[in-house]
Formats: sequence, C-alpha cells, structure tokens
Amino acid sequence: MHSTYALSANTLHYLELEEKYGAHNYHPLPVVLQKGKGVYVWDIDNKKYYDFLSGYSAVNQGHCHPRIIEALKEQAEILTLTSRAFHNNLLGEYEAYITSYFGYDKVLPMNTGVEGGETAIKLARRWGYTVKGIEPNKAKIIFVEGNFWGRTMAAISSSTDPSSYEKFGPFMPGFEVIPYNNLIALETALQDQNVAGFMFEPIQGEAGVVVPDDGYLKGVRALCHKYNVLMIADEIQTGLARTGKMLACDHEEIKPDILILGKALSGGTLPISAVLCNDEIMLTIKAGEHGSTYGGNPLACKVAMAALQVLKDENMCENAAVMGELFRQEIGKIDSPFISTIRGKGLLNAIVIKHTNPEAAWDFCLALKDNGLLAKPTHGDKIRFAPPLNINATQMQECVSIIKNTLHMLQNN
Ligand code: IF1
Repeated sequence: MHSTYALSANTLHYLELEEKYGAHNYHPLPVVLQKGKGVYVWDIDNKKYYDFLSGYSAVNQGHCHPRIIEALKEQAEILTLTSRAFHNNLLGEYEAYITSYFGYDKVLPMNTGVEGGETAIKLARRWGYTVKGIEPNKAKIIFVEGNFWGRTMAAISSSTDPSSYEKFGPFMPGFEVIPYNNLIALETALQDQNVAGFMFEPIQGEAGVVVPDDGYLKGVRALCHKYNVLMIADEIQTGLARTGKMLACDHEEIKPDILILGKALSGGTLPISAVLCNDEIMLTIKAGEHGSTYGGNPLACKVAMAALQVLKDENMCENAAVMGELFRQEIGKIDSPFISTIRGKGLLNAIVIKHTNPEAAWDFCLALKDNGLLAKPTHGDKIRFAPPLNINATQMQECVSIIKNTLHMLQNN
C-alpha cells in the first residue's frame, strides 16, 4: 500500500524550509502542527488530529494545559532564571514538594532527560567510590539491551542500536550491557564487586514498548539489595502516570535507589528533569561538582509543581489505567492479519505490524494521519500509541474506529 493523498502547498513550504536549513537528524511524518489543546493538535491547514504520541510522553497532561500554562505565564513575568550562583524563592519550595511527592530525601534538578541519566550515573559512580569502596576508576554501570536514554556520548555508549552509536566512537568505558528481562544475567553481572549501579527502563519505550515479565522489577530490586548495587530507574517516559500508576515501578510496589524523571515534569512546556535519591547517595556530590545553568530555575520550579499537581488533581493515573485497558481490549477485537501484537500498560502501548511490505507501518501512519490520528512508527514495524492522559472513553472509541478503518484500507490495497 502506498499513500495516495497529496500534501498541501502550505505544508510543502514548511517541509522545504526545514529540509533546506535544518540538520537532517530526524525523519518526521509530513504534518506541520501549529496548535494544540488537550488531546488534539491542528496543522497549518487547520486539520484537527488526535495526538497519539504526546510529544513522546512529555504532554501527558494534554497540550497547553490551562493550569500549567497559567503557572508558566505568571512566573515568566516575575523571574525566570537566576543561575545557581544565587538562591531563588521557588527552588526550595519545589524541592520540598517533589521529594515529598515521590518519597525521597533529596532532588537534583536538571533540564533534559539525558542530563538526568548522566546525573544518575555520576551519582552512582561517586557513591561506588565513596560509600561502596570501589577502587578509583574501576566503577561499572550495567545497562540492558535495547535501552534508550538519549543522545549524549555516555547515552550512546550504552546503546545497542547502531543508528544511535555507529561512527560516533570512541565510547565511554565502564559500561556493560546485559539482556533485558533476564534476572539470571543480572545476578551474574552484579557479582562483580566493581558494579555501582544498574540503570534501566521499567518498560522499554524506544525498543517498542517492551513490557518485562511480572516479577522482573521485584527481582531487580532484590538483586540490587543483595549485591549492594544501586537500582537506577529511568522513568523519564514511563513515569508520571503514563502507565496507569504514578511510576511504572509502582506496579510492583518497589522503590529504586535513584529515580530519573523528565518529559511530562513540565507538561511539554520546557525541558525539566529531576534525579531523586536519599542522602547516602545525593550527598556524595559536593558544591561545585555537578550542575547546569538552567537546572532549578524558578520558571521550571513553578511549572513542574503545577504539572505534578495536575496529574493528581485530574486523576490521570486512574484514567490512564482505564483508558489503556479499553484501548488494548478494543484493538484486540479487531480482526486484521496485519496486527501481530498489541502490548503495553496504561496509555503506553504499541502494536506490531505484520506485512510483506517493510514500509507498511510508515504507510499506515500516513493513512492514520489522513484519517485524523497522529502516531509514529519505530524500528520499522512497531507503532506507539500514547495519547495524552486526559483522553475520555468517547474519544478513545473514536480513535479505535479510526485505527480500525485505516487497517481495513491497508487490507484493501
Ligand atoms: C529523540 C524514543 C521516546 C527516553 C528515556 C531518557 C530519554 C528518553 C526512557 C532522553 C527520550 C525520546 C527522545 C526522542 C525520541 C524519544 C523516544 F522514540 F526514542 F523512544 F520518548 F519514545 N530516557 N526519549 O525515552 O530524554 O534528553 O530527549 O529529554 O528524538 O531522541 P531527552
């Protein structure tokens, strides 16, 4: 099947601008968005779509959530950035708020998700040397195959995806990669006394929404305790109500030693990330040893508190759980030879497309776009379905119909 629609001249104009003046480091769907509200976005020709990507889970609260935008606007007119050379009147308030929200002694505020990951690794290495007693420069961090935590040199050094790391070497030493969802491999790796931390996503996002077996998280928790290794959970994508619980780790009632948050911490308004842990770990980094110009700025502090409060006040965990169940149930009922799998938790879901044409998932997303729903394929055959968490049942049923009808088109071509 191939797409039969034509792009508007207006759309082509924006595509050409980016093509000519921007780096070619992305391959977006050919849709140019100009407005968003809740679960909807509009393109430059005013066509309305359901957003089933939610900015890779950065807009869990929905586009331009009024309370988050109000916090942003209000604080933008008062004070936006002081740097950490001075104190500001919102940092302490935010730190108290977020640590009590998640139950940790302390927080270290950063900006992008990948900086959160970098920070977690620095904390684990420092803890390894100063608390666990690892010999200088011997600390190891264990990762899992299929991990994704960003684009910095450290992040790609742990990657098993050639499109992330190829021709960017040399890489960061002290990293080891083991299979995901495999507690035997983890136990073997943790026996090495030089291991300081195990960093992983409770559900793998980029890998195509890979949900580990029940009991994996509990098993990881127990093994990390047994071998005195820090359990580092990257909840940048899975956290903040996305999977139907505030954190994906909550599904197995376990608490990581280091928790990394990002994306929806700002509801999609600006880059805000956070690393949370207890004093034994956090206080190993002293003044002048880590930080960032924008980390903990008053604008971010104000926005993050609003973004977190909205998740609770609007029962987004519960809604994500119920709507996710509905989505998987309804998609599961569709009789199509082109769906080989539907999987996920809460509103972090993916279907795997089975088709002789390797472009089928991409073409399917183009057709979904024409029918008013935006989603993006990953790794060729997987499509992530992750709408904002305030989607309601009527809207979800309409989206299921769009997906169903689009699948029929795929069949007929
Ligand atoms: C891109 C996927 C999502 C992440 C986890 C850290 C980060 C990410 C678990 C880094 C970022 C992104 C970035 C984006 C694509 C994307 C993604 F397709 F790769 F899998 F979300 F689904 N940990 N994920 O998922 O956060 O530094 O970007 O703020 O284009 O690279 P960041």
